[in-house]
Amino acid sequence: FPDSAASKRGLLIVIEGLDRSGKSSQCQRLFDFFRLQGQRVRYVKFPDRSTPTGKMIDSYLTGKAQQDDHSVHLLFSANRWEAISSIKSDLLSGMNVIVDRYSFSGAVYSAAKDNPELSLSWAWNPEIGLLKPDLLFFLDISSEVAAKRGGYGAERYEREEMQSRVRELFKGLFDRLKIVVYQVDAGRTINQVAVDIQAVVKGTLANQQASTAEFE
Ligand code: T5A
Ligand code: NA
Repeated sequence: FPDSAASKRGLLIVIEGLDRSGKSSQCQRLFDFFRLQGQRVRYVKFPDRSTPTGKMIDSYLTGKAQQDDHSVHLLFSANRWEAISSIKSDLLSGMNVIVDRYSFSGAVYSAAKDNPELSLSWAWNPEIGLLKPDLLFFLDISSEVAAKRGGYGAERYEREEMQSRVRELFKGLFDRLKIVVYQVDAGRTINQVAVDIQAVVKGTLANQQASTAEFE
């Protein structure tokens, strides 16, 4: 792409973290932040439970259906692959895209299961080729604080011992990928966390270094 087109490309911003770390609340705040600046922005949440793969995932997560561990893992990945071309074209049209959970959740939640066949590297494989985020935030919170927040415990993976494994696996995956990740202390108020995230986004908008790299 010519330089002028590249500089107009939107940012791909991913917010990751444990269950109840406040990802959706922060995505909403960041969405409002872009709108206030008069910038075009889209909010994407994975899993997207509205599509056919998303409906199967939802039945599994809510305990209405059983699934083979490998199979449900690939459904989560397919749920991202089916969205990626529209995300790509929005980014190229200059829209910023905020993503609530992404490939990192995909790999670590499967690898955290009591199934030795789902290693972290096996679980990462189907993510190869998906777009790499321009900015990646990890909302860090202790499982004890997360457990005190609303609605905890309703879905399949929301057990404390699973959450501590997930936390360690996230850190291991970020190290392995050598990806830049902004760790945010998510145990504070929604406002305090939002201010930290916005400061990083503002800095990036000022330099506008968006690229179109893919996961390897
Ligand atoms: N999963 C996901 C996989 O296994 N593979 C995959 O590929 C993907 C993408 C569902 C499950 O699927 C797994 C991971 C999950 O176990 P989900 O649909 O993202 O994933 O889960 P949700 O239940 O929607 O979201 P979370 O539980 O992760 O919650 P959030 O988004 O982190 O938190 P949020 O913002 O919704 O807030 C939760 C509550 O806390 C309050 C909010 O008001 C709300 O009540 N809250 C705060 N309270 C105090 N202080 C703060 N700073 C707060 N921030 C939020
Ligand atoms: Na959420």
